[in-house]
This record gives sequence, structure tokens and C-alpha cells, in this order.
Amino acid sequence: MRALGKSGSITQLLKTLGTLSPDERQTKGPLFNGLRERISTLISERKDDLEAAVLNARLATERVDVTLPALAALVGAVHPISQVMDELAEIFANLGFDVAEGPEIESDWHNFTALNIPPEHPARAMHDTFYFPADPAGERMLLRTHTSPVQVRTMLERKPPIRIVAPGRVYRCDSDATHTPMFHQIEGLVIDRDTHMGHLRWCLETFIKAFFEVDAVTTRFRPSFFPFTEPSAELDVQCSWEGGKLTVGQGESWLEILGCGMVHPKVIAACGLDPAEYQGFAFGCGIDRLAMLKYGMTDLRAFFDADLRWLRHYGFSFLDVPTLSGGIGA
Ligand code: 2NM
Repeated sequence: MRALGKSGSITQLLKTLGTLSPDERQTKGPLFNGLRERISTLISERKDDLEAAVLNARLATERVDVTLPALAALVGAVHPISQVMDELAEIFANLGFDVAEGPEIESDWHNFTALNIPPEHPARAMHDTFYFPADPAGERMLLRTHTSPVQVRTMLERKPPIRIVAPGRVYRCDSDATHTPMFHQIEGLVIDRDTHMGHLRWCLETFIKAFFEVDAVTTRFRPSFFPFTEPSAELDVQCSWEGGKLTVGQGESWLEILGCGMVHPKVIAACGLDPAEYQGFAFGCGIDRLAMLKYGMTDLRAFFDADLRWLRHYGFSFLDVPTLSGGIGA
């Protein structure tokens, strides 16, 4: 302003050019103009420097270090079901199981027929199935009612020995205080030449001890029925409700944990394996219920309310997610 403004010194100097003789103008003109150029350049350079300094000062104070952990209390939280799925994957990985996945929209054959539940079989009524409209050939796709079709696909694709767990969403047309139309299951499958129910029981007891973090569990097999296993059993584990608090492992009561059995020879054959050569066990378990038992939640429906207050109460910080084996999903 002081030099280049309307009444600035340089502007004034330039104005005097008009009053000078042509000779003087010839020498002073370039001199004054050079001076104006030089001052103008210096000013704009200084302006750039000052602006850069202001920006750097702001960057220094407003810097976001993206490598710092976010404040878990201010952002989201790990959903208890995700947490439990991670825990289960970890536990079974340590027992030599791979995690297997498959589609949630399944064919009737993978969800039922291959599992020894032919069309019109009364066992289909046990599953309140969500069906899609039939295609021109009359085939209806469905939302899988259990994760067993993942086991079917695995047997069709891989050669034994097979050791997998299949965790995931399953769907049944059922909704009340203890049922949601979508819920989570984990099923396990072991197929080899001489796998038997002793292996099954050891495997399940080891899993329960690891999951509930107890050193000892007493279990019992209760005879049951599933079309895809023979024999079939339900596994109960002793528990205590002393002081209104659930302890799993030992005690005066029994807790129903899961269903299991030896894979039916018809299922082994439907999945392309020779039942005279291969046999094995399978089990299935509700993840939502496991989460409720372990973390003391009372209402199943709250799992799916997406209520941040509930999630902050029960949710997990992503900072204390259990160490997952490198092998999972890899
Ligand atoms: C259960 C109980 C018992 C099961 C069986 C199979 C397959 F595909 F191998 F035949 N998968 N899962 C099974 C067996 C599931 O859920 C309560």
C-alpha cells in the first residue's frame, strides 16, 4: 500500500514521469517501472511466505494422526455377535478347523435334499423356510435355514480329511421373544476314515472349556433326531445359577448347548463320498444364544435393534478383539 497504493511512493514517482523532459523520461521510466516490478515481486513473495506459515501453523495444530486409535467411546463398537464369531473361529482354528463359507441364498437340493430331507419329508416342516418364487422349471431357491449346505458344498469340493466350521447367518420364518427371523449359527464337520463319537465329544468339551474360559466341564449326550445324522444327540453342559449368576461347566443344572451326531451315510453318499470309506461327525449351535450365555444378555431381539446405547453397554472395543490366528480366512 505504502509503495504501490494510489498515493504510494512508487505511484507518486511514476506520476512525475509526465512532468519530466523526454530525455529524463527515457532513463527514469525504466528505472521507476523496474522499481515497481521489484517491490511488487517482493510483496507477493512475502505474502506467499506468510500464507504458507499460517497454513503450516494450522496443519501443526489440527493434524490428525490416522495411526492413532480412535476413541472407542465416541465411535462404533464391535457387535457381540461379531466378537463371538471371532472367538469361535479362533478356538476351532486351534483345533485344526478351517472356516468355510457359502451362499445365503441356496438351492433346495443343498439345503434339504442332500441332507437326507427329500421333498415332502415331514422334517421340512421343522424349518420355517423363506422361499423365493419358483423359476419356469418349478425350482425354488430359498434363504438357507442352517449352515449345513456349506458342509455339503465342502464335501463335494474337497477330499477328506475334512475339518471345517461354517459360521454365518441363517433364516427361519419365526419371530417372537426367543426367535428372530435371521440368526447366526456355527456348524462343524469332521470327515475322515475312522472319526467317531469319542472324537466328537472331546472336541465339543474342549470348545466349551475354551469358550466359557473354564478348566473343567461335565457334559451329557441326550439322544435326539436329525435327518442328517445317525445317531443324533444333544449336548448338555452342567451349569450353576447360584446367586442369579450363570456359571458354565459344573453345577446343579444342565444347559442345552448344541445338536450333533455322526453324519448320515446317505448324506456322505449324496456329497460324492463313499460311506464305506469315510465317516465323521457334525454339530450345530446357535451363536446368538452362545453370546447371550457368555456375556449375560437377556433379550435376543436387542441384538438387531441397532441401538447404540445397548451396543456401548455390551459392545466390544476393537482394541480388545481376541488375537485371531493368521490362518483364518487366509
Ligand atoms: C446340527 C446337528 C447335527 C449337521 C450335519 C451336517 C452335515 F452337512 F454334515 F450333514 N452339517 N451340520 C448337523 C448335525 C447340524 O445342528 C443342530
